[in-house]
Amino acid sequence: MNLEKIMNDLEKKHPGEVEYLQAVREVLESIEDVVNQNPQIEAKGIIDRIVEPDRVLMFKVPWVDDHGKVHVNLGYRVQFNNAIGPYKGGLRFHPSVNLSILKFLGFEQIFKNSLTTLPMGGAKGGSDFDPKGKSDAEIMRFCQSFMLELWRLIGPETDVPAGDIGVGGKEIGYMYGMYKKLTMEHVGVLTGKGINWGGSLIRPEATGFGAVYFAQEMLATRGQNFKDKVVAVSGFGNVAWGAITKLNQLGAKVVTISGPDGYIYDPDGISGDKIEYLLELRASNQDIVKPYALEFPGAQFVPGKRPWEVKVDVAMPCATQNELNKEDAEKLVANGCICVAEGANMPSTPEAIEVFKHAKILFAPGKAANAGGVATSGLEMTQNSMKLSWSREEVDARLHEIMRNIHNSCVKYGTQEDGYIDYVKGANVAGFLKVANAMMDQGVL
Ligand code: NDP
Ligand code: 2IT
Repeated sequence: MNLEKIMNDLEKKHPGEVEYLQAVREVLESIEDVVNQNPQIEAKGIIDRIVEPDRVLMFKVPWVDDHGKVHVNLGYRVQFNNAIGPYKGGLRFHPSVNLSILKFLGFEQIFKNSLTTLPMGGAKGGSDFDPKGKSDAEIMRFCQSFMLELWRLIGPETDVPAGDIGVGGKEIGYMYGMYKKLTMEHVGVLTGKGINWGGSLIRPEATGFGAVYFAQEMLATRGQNFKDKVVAVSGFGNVAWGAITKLNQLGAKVVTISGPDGYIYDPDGISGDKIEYLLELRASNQDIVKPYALEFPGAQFVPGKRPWEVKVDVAMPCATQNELNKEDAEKLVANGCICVAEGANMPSTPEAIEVFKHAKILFAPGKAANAGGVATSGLEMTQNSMKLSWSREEVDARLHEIMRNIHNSCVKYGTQEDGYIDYVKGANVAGFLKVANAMMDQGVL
């Protein structure tokens, strides 16, 4: 496989799609040896086929604000690969959304979903709509307008979207309502649904819980656990909340959260009432980080910075892509951090990952560590198909088991000669092989 040629051709075809090209390069670098050892992969054109989405759908989303003004946003669905199951992946509503970001997320989703062991293909979608500061009625109208286009492209056996940044239970509810109205069908076409109308227990917590379960497995490879570990978390959204909740249960102390304008350092630990307070702020669409420092005087707001300068044992980036760069990684390593588990998708830059690998600290990429979210979406789909609901304990036990299996796959494919586990390689190779084999079985499509 000629990696540089493939990347050069892709750069020419998709100029400026920085995040997408970054994600593709990372995967191709990891699987190069496996591809070279298996000539069938090249003969069947698997690499050329897997790096391009099956289709990209783009549409306008007009909506009317509370003052009667008309707005037009862009909507997208990138259906990347359905070799092992229906397209599956979240919807992101954030002003930064563009095709490159959704293609990177859709591409990553192929391998993540493959790792879960469940039958799900890869997709992603969303809009450049900014939910911040919008009223409930505005969000509802936007979601309804978005679904007026999206419903044609999705279905419970075709493509099953879910949440991501800016899309939580509320947005899923409004979109589901419109889908149901248009099709007259009450089916499992979205995951992350409300618990009374087809949702799964544990789905809201699943990504964060899963990331902590994964990190527990990583720590165990070095005879360690979370008891009394000091942890830096970034963001305070769905994933960060789940991770912090589980970290507290396991006896760790979480000392940071962050937003786009800076981070909070709370040396006493972020737990209990403090989390309740944060959730209230979040539910009312308010800024989180600054008010926290005013409410809890032991805490400090550090404007314009990211939490990676704090001395911690474990770091869990849970906000967004490329939020942890080389300098951040060097600070973490210098401060004695032993483990980085990505709750977000691609939060560490390639240069940061190099620093972690060079220092031989434990590092898990998002497609392994945050796969518990989509895995539990898969469990929601299973429950919908059976028209049954599992208990919290049952879903949590299955999630835990899936995270252990993903860890085992990473160990199997990522263990180096000196015993160091390259989780990036392990996750990419394990995720890729299953999809590549399915594509080879199914012919050139
Ligand atoms: P939320 O919208 O619930 O939370 C996002 C958090 O990240 C917020 O704290 C937000 O701050 C912060 N954030 C978002 N964009 C930026 C930015 N450009 N710069 C700095 N901070 C930012 O999203 P999720 O928790 O669902 O998603 C977080 C990450 O986890 C994403 O990478 C997502 O792709 C990934 N993920 C999510 C899964 C899920 O099930 N939800 C599953 C697997 C991965 P603020 O609100 O103040 O803007
Ligand atoms: O990035 C992700 O895995 C998600 N946003 C969750 C996708 C899903 O379909 O549950």
